[in-house]
Amino acid sequence: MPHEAVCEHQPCCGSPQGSGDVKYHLGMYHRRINRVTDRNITLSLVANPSHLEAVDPVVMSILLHGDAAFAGQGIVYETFHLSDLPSYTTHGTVHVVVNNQIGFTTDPRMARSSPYPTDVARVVNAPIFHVNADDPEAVIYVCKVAAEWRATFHKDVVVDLVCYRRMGHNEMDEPMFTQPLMYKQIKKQKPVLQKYAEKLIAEGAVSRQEYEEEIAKYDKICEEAYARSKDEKILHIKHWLDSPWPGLSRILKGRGEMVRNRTVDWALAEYMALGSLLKEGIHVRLSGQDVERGTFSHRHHVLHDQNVDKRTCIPMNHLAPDQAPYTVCNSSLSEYGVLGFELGFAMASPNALILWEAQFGDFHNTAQCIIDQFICPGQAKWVRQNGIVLLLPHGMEGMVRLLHTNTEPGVGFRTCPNTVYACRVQNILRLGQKGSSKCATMTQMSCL
Ligand SMILES: Cc1ncc(C[n+]2csc(CCOP(=O)(O)OP(=O)(O)O)c2C)c(N)n1
Ligand SMILES: [Mg+2]
Repeated sequence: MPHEAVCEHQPCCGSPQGSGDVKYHLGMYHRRINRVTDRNITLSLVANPSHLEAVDPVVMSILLHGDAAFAGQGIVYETFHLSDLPSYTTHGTVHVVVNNQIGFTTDPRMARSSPYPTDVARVVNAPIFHVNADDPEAVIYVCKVAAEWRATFHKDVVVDLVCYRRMGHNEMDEPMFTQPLMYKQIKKQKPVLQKYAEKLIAEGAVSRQEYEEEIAKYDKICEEAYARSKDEKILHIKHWLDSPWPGLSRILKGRGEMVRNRTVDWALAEYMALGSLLKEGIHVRLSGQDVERGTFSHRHHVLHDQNVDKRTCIPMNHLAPDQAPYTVCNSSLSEYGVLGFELGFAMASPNALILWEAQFGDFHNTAQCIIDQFICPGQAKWVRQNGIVLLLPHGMEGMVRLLHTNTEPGVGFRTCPNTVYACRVQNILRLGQKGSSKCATMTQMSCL
């Protein structure tokens, strides 16, 4: 029922069971009549964790993917290789990739090395249909072809919905910070519903009145569902970020203010810690998903020109003439591969500070093999120390009940040798006054 769906999002309506994860991760099923066969079908949506693509081998009939996750997570490739094995086949999976050409704040050119996010499907020679998602009839057409392919050949098929994301990744995200030109273009695009409605009306397929009635009918369903989902305890995130520059200059001004008042928050402490290392000639490299802006929009180590594509400024590279370089780079949407790479980097550059940040602390567990096999036992196994530092934000705070709370990285891990960055951040935070401890708990690191 629609009102139950809305209710799931009301903070007041916690269900007694299965409340350990965010509501939109819950599964559901729905029965409806198939108008072609006149038979009842049951559609099931499988509950799935935040860990992108982890659910792929669990489901395997129709899979919905994001473009960055499809290219970045190794499990996608593993799942494709199950597709034709006699005891593991589903006799064909339809993969639908919502290719909005962005992964949170990360551009495709930073997210993969292949031309298309769907190229991973080429390992099993699956047909791949790239379709303009602004053309609903073309989308329906390729979906029908994909369904027919699966029904006829019992093999995997991929639909690449080439589209765009109108808003930010979530309520707190302002895409103009990081993709200003793309989002200026997107603002100018008519929404697909409007575009298609205008086309149908111009063709005389529907009248404007019919269209408006249909919209009103749907709005009514949503409004009634909302009313029935009772009280208004829903959290409204403030829309103070309508335009990015006031937002960003507020952040930068706020930092100046903190310096004058001798207070620091987490982001400023991190800035100072890294900046002081750079001035001492220590190369710092910070890698991970969306680290340039920072997952929580708190870091802003790369500033983007709002009018010129790819023109950016990294203020931390303009501290002093004899400073060491600062590298800050958004990684592909992989933990296993990227942490492995950073470990190798740290191995080859023992005098540099190499930081890898998981987007949320618990995502480190998809790189568990690197941690368990290299980082923790490296000293005991091969007499090799490694200075890599893992940043695991929001990993143990129970932010969303059971979601993201299982960061506990194991005993050996806490003995990781490089504490210079961690100590510096901690000391700077201690130097600061009010408000600093609150910010300190915002990001926890294995070394602290
Ligand atoms: C294994 C894992 N690593 C990191 C994340 C954090 N994360 C959440 S959404 C996201 C970007 C997803 O981009 P994409 O796959 O293109 O999907 P979109 O949000 O654009 O639909 C990231 C990195 C995650 N959820 N799971
Ligand atoms: Mg995407």
